[in-house]
Amino acid sequence: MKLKIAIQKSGRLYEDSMKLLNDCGLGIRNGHNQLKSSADAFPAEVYFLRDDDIPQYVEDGVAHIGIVGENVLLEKGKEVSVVEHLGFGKCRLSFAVKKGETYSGPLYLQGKKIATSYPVITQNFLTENNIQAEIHEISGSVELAPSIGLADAVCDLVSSGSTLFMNGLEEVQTILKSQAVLVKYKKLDPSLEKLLSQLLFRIRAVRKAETNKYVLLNAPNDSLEKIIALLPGMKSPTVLPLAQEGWSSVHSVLSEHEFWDRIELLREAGAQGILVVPIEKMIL
Ligand code: PRT
Ligand code: ZN
Repeated sequence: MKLKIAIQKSGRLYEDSMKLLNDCGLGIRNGHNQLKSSADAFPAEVYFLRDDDIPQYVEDGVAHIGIVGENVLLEKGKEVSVVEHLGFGKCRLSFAVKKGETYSGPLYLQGKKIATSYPVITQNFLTENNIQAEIHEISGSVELAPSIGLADAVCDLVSSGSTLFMNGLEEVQTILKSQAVLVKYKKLDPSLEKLLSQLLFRIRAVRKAETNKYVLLNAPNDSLEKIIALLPGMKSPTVLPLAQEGWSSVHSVLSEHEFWDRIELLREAGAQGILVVPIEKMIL
């Protein structure tokens, strides 16, 4: 029995999806120009597909699980379960209008022509806001539509915003925030569920490790109390005596988002020789 995993064949989600699965120890060899590949170190098989096709494959159970953007998932409206948010492929689906236009709210869109590759999500937003507008579905280069007179506004994916900027457009309203998610077939049988939970355990350990750092520092014993209070650690920090009398080495784990603030406070509290080391896996 193998867990069949669908990921994007090439594109913005490919690298991160492969990295995640391989950081989980699956041992998948490069899939470029291949439709599928077996994992060397886990009972799994990977299918390389266009992202648009992934929800359908998973709905049908042809793939047991898949990695796909929430934007594609919502647009396709397929019956699959979201198992985990994966933290990469982050973007937003937003309306943009020509620079200089005054956008006062959704009412601006009344009677306008809107170009998008996401007609379903766009229409849902318009319906919720009681707006009648004309949607033009375009599969690529949506941002060109206003300059060639095809549309008054676009509803497109944005990450840095530079594509909109370069096309003289201004982002005015976000209607969806998206990231890559792990989805599963709704009727997985128990042996596959078991494989999935093993994989999920590894995914969580990998992701936890990515957002945490191992910190080692030296502290004079009389500041230890203050320093320990600044370091949560997994249970509590490890404290070991240094060869030099009156000093200790303190080891702990810090999450990335609080990292720089804490390091400053630790230095103020007397910490020296601070080392920060990446964590490969973190199992709580
Ligand atoms: O061939 P296939 O159908 O598999 O790929 P695709 O061309 O449909 O998708 P791809 O590889 O472009 O994107 C895959 C997924 O990545 C999307 O469905 C999103 O979930 C996610 N993602 C994250 C993005 C972006 N960021 C993104 N910036 N997808 C597209 N873009 C495009 C956007 O459409 C616009 O053209 O990038 C441009 C804007 O980028 P900025 O940085 O200039 O704002
Ligand atoms: Zn696509």
